[in-house]
Amino acid sequence: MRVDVLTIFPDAFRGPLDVSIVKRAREDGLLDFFVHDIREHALDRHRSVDDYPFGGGAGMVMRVDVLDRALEHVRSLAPERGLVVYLSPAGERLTDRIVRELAREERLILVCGRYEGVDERFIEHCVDREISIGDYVLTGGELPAMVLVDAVTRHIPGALGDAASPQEESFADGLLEHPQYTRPAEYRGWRVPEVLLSGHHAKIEAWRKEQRLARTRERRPDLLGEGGDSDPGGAAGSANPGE
Ligand code: 4FV
Repeated sequence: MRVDVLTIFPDAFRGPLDVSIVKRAREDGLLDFFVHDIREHALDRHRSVDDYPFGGGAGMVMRVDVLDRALEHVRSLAPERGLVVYLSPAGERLTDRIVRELAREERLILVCGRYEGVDERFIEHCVDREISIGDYVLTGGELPAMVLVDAVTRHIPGALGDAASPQEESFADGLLEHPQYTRPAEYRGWRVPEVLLSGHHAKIEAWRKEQRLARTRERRPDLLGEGGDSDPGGAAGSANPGE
C-alpha cells in the first residue's frame, strides 16, 4: 500500500510511524509512506495556504486552489489514482469496518486540515471520504491521519507477522477483547483465573468468548446487535441458546 499525506506540518509525522509494526511494514515494503508540505504549493510570496472565511467569523480557512494544486502534484507521483481521505470532525466515524475497507485500497491520500478547516469546494470536488476519529476538536488532522495509518497498516497482509492476525482481536467479531494475563501467575495475592492455567483449550476458549460477550454487554452495548459479522447477538443466538 502507498500512503501520501498532505499537511502544513510535515514534522508532526516524525516519530509515531517510525517505530514497531509500522516501521517494519515500511522497511519490508508493505507500506510506502510519504509526507508532503502543502505550503510548497502556495501561490503568493507569503506562501499563504489559508484566508479569511467568506461571510465573516473567527479563524481562517484553507484555500481550495492551494489544496487542489498540492493534491494534483501528489497524484502525479504514482500511477495509482488513490482514495482521497480528508480527516475532519464532520466525517464518518472511523470504525474497525472502515479500517478494513481502507486497508484494501492500493493507495490512500490523506489530507490534514488546520485552522477552521478547508474550503468546502475542496471536499465537494476533490475528497472521496471524510473521516472522523471522534467527536472532539483537535488542533489539526495530523494525529487523526497517524491513527488511521497505524490502524490500516495492521491489516496489510504480513504487517503483523504470522503471530497475530487481525481476525482474532477486538471488533473482529464485533466484540471487545477478552482480558489478558501473563506471568507471574500470582502477584500481591492477585491471581490469574484458574481456567487459563488449566491447559483445557475448549474451556479456555469458552471462558474467553463469555468474557468478550459480558464485557461488551457491560461496556459497549451499542456494539451488540450490529448487523453482519459483528452480530454477536445473532452468533450467540445461533449458539443454540434454546438448548
Ligand atoms: C478531527 C477529528 C479534528 C478540526 C479543525 C482540525 C480538526 C482542525 N479530524 N477527526 N476529530 N480535526 O478534530 O478527524 O482543522
